[in-house]
Amino acid sequence: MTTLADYLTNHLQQHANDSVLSSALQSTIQTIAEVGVDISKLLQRGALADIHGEAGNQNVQGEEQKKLDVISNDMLLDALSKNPVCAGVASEELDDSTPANANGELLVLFDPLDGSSNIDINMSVGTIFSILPYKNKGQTACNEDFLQKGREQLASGYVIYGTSTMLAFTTGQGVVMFALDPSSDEFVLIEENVTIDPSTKEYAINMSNYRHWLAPMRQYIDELNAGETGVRGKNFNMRWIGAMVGDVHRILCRGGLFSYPTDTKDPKKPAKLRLMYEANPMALLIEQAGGLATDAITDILDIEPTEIHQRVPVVLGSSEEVERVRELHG
Ligand code: AFP
Repeated sequence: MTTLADYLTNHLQQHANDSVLSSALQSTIQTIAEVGVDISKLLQRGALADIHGEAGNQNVQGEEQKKLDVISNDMLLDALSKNPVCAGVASEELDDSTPANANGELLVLFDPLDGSSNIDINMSVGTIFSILPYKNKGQTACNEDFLQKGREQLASGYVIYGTSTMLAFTTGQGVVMFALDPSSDEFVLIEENVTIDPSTKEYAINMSNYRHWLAPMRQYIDELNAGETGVRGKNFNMRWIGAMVGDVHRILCRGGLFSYPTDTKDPKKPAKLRLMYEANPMALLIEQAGGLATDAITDILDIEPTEIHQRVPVVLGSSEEVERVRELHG
């Protein structure tokens, strides 16, 4: 049995070009995992812990915050700010980043509880994280320090609170998965070198937005829905969890395509998902597992961020499907 602590010590130090950075990564992932255990316990108590319902505030995206969004956000912010390797933290739930130790090595971005509308109905939610190098050591970190391309991420991952709690992450050498053993509160390694089959028969998309998509996306979904009788010559099945973390976890487990594409519903908001808190960390995981992640034209990891809360269209998963979407977008 390999615990998370064992894995991080052995694996990161083995592959370390820079041992200081490696130790910093190790301790940051450990901090996030520890908070993940605490969030998992709160979720298990559910309604009994009085964490269901709205907190009465709106976040920077203008969305109602759930009580547990706020609680998880505070727990992560507090734990990461106290970790001396952390120079700054940015959360999907907060307008601006929060500086931590100016001499720290890393910046951490997170979505404390992705899919939070699933909380009250007892469905999967998750914590998504992205870790970037801090390039202005000695100075107080500000929003601009976080504006680095996804390719610069040192690590990314998520904790999914589902029928069991699992942690998946990458430090740029493949994707590993751990399961939480509730009897010891330890994450235990269950899979190394997670890989996504290039071919799939499963897709995830919010079909209710069909009429708002651009023509190439409508064409792609029409092709899938035509099944055996259409140009693809095979039947596809659809799954939609309503939490990106759940849909991405399924893709890492058994392949598939996930998309939240460009949407013409609201001209001020042509995409839903956030580059820095959702798209970048998931894109790194997907690429590291052999899949592809794009906005339909450009690889997500090559998008130059202009602000920390920016939104992007997302198409990710099994490579044959992502390629087909790209092809249709010309
Ligand atoms: P919430 O965290 O606000 O519930 O949003 C989750 C999410 O950003 C992403 O995880 C889902 O894929 C997507 O929204 C689902 O959105 P809709 O089903 O509402 O279109």
